[in-house]
Amino acid sequence: MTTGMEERTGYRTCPLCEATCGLRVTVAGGAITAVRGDREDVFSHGFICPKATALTHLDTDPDRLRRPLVRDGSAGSGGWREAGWDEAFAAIEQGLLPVLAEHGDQALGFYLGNPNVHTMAGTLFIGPLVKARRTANVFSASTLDQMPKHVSCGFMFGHPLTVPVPDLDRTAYLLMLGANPYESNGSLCTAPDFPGRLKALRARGGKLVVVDPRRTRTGDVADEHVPVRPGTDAYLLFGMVHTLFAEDLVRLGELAGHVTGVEEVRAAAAPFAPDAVAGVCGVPADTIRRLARELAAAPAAAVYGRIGTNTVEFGTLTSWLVDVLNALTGNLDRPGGAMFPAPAHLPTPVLGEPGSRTRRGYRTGRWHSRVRGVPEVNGELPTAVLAEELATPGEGRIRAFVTVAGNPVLSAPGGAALDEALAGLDFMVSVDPYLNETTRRAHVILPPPPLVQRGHYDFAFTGFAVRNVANYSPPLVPREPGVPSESEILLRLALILGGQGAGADPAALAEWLLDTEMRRTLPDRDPAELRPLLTGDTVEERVLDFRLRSGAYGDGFGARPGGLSLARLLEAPHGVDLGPLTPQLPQALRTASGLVELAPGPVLADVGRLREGMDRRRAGLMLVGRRHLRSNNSWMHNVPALAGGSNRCTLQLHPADAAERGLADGATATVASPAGELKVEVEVTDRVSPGVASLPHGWGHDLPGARLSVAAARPGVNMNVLADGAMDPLSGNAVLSGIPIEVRPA
Ligand SMILES: Nc1nc2c(c(=O)[nH]1)N[C@H]1C(S)=C(S)[C@@H](COP(=O)(O)OP(=O)(O)OC[C@H]3O[C@@H](n4cnc5c(=O)[nH]c(N)nc54)[C@H](O)[C@@H]3O)O[C@H]1N2
Ligand SMILES: Nc1nc2c(c(=O)[nH]1)N[C@H]1C(S)=C(S)[C@@H](COP(=O)(O)OP(=O)(O)OC[C@H]3O[C@@H](n4cnc5c(=O)[nH]c(N)nc54)[C@H](O)[C@@H]3O)O[C@H]1N2
Ligand code: SF4
Ligand SMILES: [Mo]
Repeated sequence: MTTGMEERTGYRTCPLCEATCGLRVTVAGGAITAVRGDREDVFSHGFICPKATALTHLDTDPDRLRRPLVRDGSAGSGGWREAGWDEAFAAIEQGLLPVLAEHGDQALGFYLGNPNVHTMAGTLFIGPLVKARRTANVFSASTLDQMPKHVSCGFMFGHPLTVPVPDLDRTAYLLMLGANPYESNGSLCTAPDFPGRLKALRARGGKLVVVDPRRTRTGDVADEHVPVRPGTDAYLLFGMVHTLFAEDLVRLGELAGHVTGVEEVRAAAAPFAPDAVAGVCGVPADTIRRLARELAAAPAAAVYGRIGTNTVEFGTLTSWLVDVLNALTGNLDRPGGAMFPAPAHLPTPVLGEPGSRTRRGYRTGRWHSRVRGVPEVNGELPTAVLAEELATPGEGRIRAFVTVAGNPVLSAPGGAALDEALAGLDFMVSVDPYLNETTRRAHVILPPPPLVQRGHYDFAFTGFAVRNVANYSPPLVPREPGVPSESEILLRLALILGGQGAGADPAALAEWLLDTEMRRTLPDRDPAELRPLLTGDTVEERVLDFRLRSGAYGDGFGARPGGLSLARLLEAPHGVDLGPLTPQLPQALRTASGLVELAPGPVLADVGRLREGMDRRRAGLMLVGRRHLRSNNSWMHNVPALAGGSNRCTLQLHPADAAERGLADGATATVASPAGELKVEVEVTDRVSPGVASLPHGWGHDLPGARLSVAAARPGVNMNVLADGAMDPLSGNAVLSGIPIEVRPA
């Protein structure tokens, strides 16, 4: 590494979304000045999207925080004062510890936002941070997003991260529900140039079917777009499962000996014949039967459901049915079907002995939320109950709060109530580069260093990738002396919470954590003997080196010469291709039975609720979300180059629904739900189905006290004021799609 001031070129994996594109960046004056796709990247082959070019702005944004902010009540301060790092950590120690001393560990709460899974710091050190005290009050964006998938996979395969992804490059038939990769670039399916891969699927004679209440850009390129009534995909999928049994199309294939529960699924599907569900989901019975037959007949097929199948009232059931269909058609774990990635940083899976630690299966509900009594899932409580947990007086109420990389005031249901509740906290710390709608409630804000100064290996999304690849991007510019990395920030917070003090050494904690991990992963080796073998300039790099070398493709510390290590990845700036996905079952299973559990008890127990939902009258307008290519949840509206164009916060209404309400294109409408109300510009378009309205999330940048000058000029509205804290009961995932609304001229 050099001083970073001269112009030069470097390569990095883009951390902005799940696609992990390889970037070729020009760096000058310590900042990124130009971004292009890396044509030699082994996975993305040069593809990028417009967001990547925003990297030139994100690091140099004048609104971006470079030093900690500490709340300051003195006149003329604007409420904040910049502080040195040691001073900021000391202020946190002085602010947090007395609150916890008085009210106990339960008074501590965390909210962890989406970018935590896009940084090495978040993926490595959030765990130790939230475990520094014994608190049940951990919340994250996962319960606004994909928790149903973790829960259904946890029950079916034994581990919540054992999630199959469509084998995009080899499939002959893709049934996609509630996903729009032409805008999102893919999710729980890491596939740089997702659009190109869909085109290739069609070019090789394959078929793409998109199920969505809106006709999206992905739907435009599909062979078939199937409009569905919001929130009702479980009925459609159960109708397909019913058809497979009724027409004797069930074929487990290679998996036959490794699956249990087929007969229970047959029985559970009985009430959901296509003719019975068609009226509920709005898809004709003949279409449901045909889709089931096509899926069964395809030489290799995958069913893939994303956020539109998760942020709904039957989220876990829907996510489960996706993989039930994959299994029943013989497509689970076979090339071209739905397969399990095997990332480089994890060891080769081994099916545990009965009763062993890795054969205990999956469970939820180890504790419950204080106010509504909803179950814990994956060590978290649902973000849908965060506002009530903060606001309701009583024993165990959260008094001190830490947010890392999150903006729940805009991204979580009931944002206004949450905002007010945050204002009432005794102490709040935020780790975030912006003073935004959420962090303005903090007492101390700790900004992570800019992207160009960090390394990146994608611990999260290589686990959901359609090809096994490994890529490490070292920092391109050195950090200023005395400025902590985000890992050091998180470790120092953990040390403060653990009582070691604001001055304790984060490197010592990191090494201790690494020792613990080495003992767990390689119980036969002595950490003291391995430690000197590890390379790396930072704690992240040392952990990465250990994981790569002990991983499925690793050099095994000499046992497999030529295997992966940090050094190998540093020699390969365009990444290392580890090949297409390979069958992983039964080794990867972690269920108590050692089998794929097709009919897990807790999931089957929820089918009655789906059955009852059939009789519900479904009329009126239902609100769904949408994503825009040049936006990213709530936090990239401050990038001038991405503002405007199609990236607008409008209420999309079908022409018939607009006319019925006397609303013309461009008019202002009042949108009301049982939870709240807002006023927004109407966009009349037949791309939404009749009875469906759509608003993007992550807008509403008009709250006082935030420092987002570009975003504030076009604030948009916060659609989550219309969400009321309803959730999918098995996963605790918020219902953000399929919200009943009324719309009238403002
Ligand atoms: N109605 C509706 N609501 C939704 C959704 C929807 O589809 N509809 N989608 C949901 C989904 S899928 C998600 S993931 C959530 C997202 O919910 P959140 O994660 O709460 O929100 P983001 O907008 O992603 O906010 C990210 C925050 O991280 C900060 N940040 C960016 N980079 C870094 C970094 O490197 N380090 C740190 N420490 N901070 C950083 C940003 O400044 C911002 O404050 O929103 C959810 N909300
Ligand atoms: N440009 C951009 N990219 C992003 C993000 C972003 O904000 N902007 N966010 C990132 C994040 S955090 C995530 S989680 C991913 C999400 O990635 P995707 O899941 O691909 O997200 P969306 O583009 O919102 O697509 C969801 C689709 O579901 C549809 N839908 C809504 N309700 C239903 C329903 O009941 N049934 C069905 N079948 N469909 C429904 C919506 O109309 C929408 O087209 O995107 C990531 N990538
Ligand atoms: S698609 Fe995602 S990973 Fe690729 S350049 Fe765009 S934001 Fe970055
Ligand atoms: Mo997300």
